[in-house]
Amino acid sequence: MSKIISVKGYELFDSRGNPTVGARVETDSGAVGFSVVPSGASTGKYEAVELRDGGKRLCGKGVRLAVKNINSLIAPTLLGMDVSAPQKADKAILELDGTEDKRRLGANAVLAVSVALYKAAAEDKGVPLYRYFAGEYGEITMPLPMMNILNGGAHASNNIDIQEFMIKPIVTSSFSESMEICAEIYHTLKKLLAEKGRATAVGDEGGFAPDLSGNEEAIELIVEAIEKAGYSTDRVKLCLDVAASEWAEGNGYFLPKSKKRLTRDELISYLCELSRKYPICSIEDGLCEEDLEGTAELTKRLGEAVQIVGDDLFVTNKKRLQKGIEAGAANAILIKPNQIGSVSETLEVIRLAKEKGYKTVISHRSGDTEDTFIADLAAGVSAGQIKTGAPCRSERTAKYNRLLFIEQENFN
Ligand code: 2PG
Ligand code: MG
Repeated sequence: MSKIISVKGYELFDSRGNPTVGARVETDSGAVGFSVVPSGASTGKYEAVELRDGGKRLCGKGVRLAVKNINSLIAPTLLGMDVSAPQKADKAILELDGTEDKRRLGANAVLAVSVALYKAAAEDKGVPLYRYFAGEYGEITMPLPMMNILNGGAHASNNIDIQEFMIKPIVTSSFSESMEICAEIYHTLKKLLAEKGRATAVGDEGGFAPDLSGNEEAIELIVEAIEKAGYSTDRVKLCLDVAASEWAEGNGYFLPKSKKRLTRDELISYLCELSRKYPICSIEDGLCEEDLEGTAELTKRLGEAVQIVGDDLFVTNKKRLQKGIEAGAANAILIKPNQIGSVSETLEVIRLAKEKGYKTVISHRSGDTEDTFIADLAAGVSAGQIKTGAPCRSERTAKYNRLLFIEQENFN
């Protein structure tokens, strides 16, 4: 047994220049785990609550309170506990918090410690983190990237309403080949945009963020880039994150950039029409977070051919996923550890999803950090898919590079 001898919190910064929480856990065996948690922009209403200081300092976004909670409340609870059972340490933190959504200690404080705990546990055991997640004899699997190459919605200040336009190579022999394909398409898209006189500056997740005539032009440009890069749309498909919770207004939807109003039925028909016209293989949050019924309808209409992903809809929460399963809503879940706020609960949701035949996509946040935890998680639990932005901006490439390393270590 190795005992936890130190737990410390830090106020650090994320890729958007906002403060975020870091944590360091150390054991008497010398194992150390360090984490820096991410933060979303299009956050779901039912996510665990990030604790922010408010007031003037750092535009109210400081996290000194969360850090204080780590140092003065979480640390004393964990000191002396066995690091080889991080789920027990997690449980002790959840009990200390005592709320459904971690608003007392702050989900940013809780997750930072939880991630650091799992990293320290892996190091204490003498195995890489991905291997720790896979279990002693479990297999690891390299995920397929869903790479966001064009940004809109809340992630960019352009005029495009859909938040994320991603590419996913569905025929590929390795993770490194998937990366090659995606990077080539990314650069081809950049050239294409420049030739058409469009902006090539990037949004929060590293995808380009030009003003265009609308969602369709974005899709058509990506299809052109796929083909110009020498691939076919049988091999590389498109994935959308509609992030429709951002559009919800009354009983319907208002697309803030194009200023269009749609009823729920019109939005469903629009998504079906896009999927019929274009090589789209995955749609995330096609309807808003409240609309289980609408998502069930979309799943009924498209689910055979298209992956329907719940992000804000499920918020990596077991209870919400359970409800979705009962309603037949979606056939895949986006997994963001900071939506639920602890690693052990994240692992439980992944287990439930797999048991019920839902696909899993491990995901970054739009405000992310150099922490590569989700790369190890994706490979270690054999999630199948990861979305962590464009092959651009170091907080995104850190995850891809970690996966390239994992692949080389294990499969070459
Ligand atoms: C999403 C995410 C990540 P955010 O909606 O899927 O791409 O965005 O972190 O802003 O919620
Ligand atoms: Mg999303």
